[in-house]
Amino acid sequence: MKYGIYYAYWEQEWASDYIPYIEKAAKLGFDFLEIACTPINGYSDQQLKDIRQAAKDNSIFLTAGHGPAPSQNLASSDPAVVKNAKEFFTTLLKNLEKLDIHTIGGGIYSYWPVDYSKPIDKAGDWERSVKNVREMGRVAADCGVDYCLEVLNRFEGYLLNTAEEGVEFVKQVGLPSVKVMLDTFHMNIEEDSMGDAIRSTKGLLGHFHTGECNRRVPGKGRMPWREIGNALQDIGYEGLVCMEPFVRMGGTVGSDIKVWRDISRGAGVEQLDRDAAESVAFERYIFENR
Ligand SMILES: [Mn+2]
Repeated sequence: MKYGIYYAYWEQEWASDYIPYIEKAAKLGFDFLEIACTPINGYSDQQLKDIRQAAKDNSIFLTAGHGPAPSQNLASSDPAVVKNAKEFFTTLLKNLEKLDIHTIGGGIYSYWPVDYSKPIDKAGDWERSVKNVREMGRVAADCGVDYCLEVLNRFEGYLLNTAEEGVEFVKQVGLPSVKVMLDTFHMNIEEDSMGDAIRSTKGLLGHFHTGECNRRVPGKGRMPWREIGNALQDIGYEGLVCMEPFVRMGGTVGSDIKVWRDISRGAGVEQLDRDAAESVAFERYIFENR
């Protein structure tokens, strides 16, 4: 397995200068850095080249995460929204190829965070999304990208809440480039068994997010890491494990993630770095041994 971290651990907005985080992730012992897609379609070819080169120079690789805006919703009943969403993802996937990025994950079959003040049409959205994700999956395959659908808890999404739903959706799409993505934080809320949920995605799991129940770094809480690691080994998972900690308040990240207290307990950047380095060492041990 390869181990990474999402840049937003250190940041408060869904966009950043990623190059310093490429250097930091490499120094802290990670194999890859996950970046947010929000700014990517606005980059010049030179910027894309510089980021790609920075990863290469630091001997790590990049992956991409995205929470689509309402205007980028592939499940929408509004044809204009779907048209815009397809244009957005098509451009994005071509840019990911230029960045040498081969994995995108997130609620990229719907939008995020969901506005629950509006009525929800799960059946209709599911049907539209399967069809439109299939179209994007073909573009992704052409760009050499795995298009990974993140299963989210009920408070953040309504189409895919369990591994079972993720597997069913991905089977309906029916393309090797479209895969299931799980996240221990969401699973903790929705799954009866962490191990069985992971095992049910055998052969279809394309990306895996880790975090404690309150989104601290893995190893600082009560998540059953041994059970999780054993289940990943049971299905022969050799893919990506990306920790996605959120521990500080503020900005759009703090508000979208609902961080309403300082979960870091006043940690400065040096402490955050130490916690991340210790956590990735913990993950490597617990997921590679049994
Ligand atoms: Mn996640």
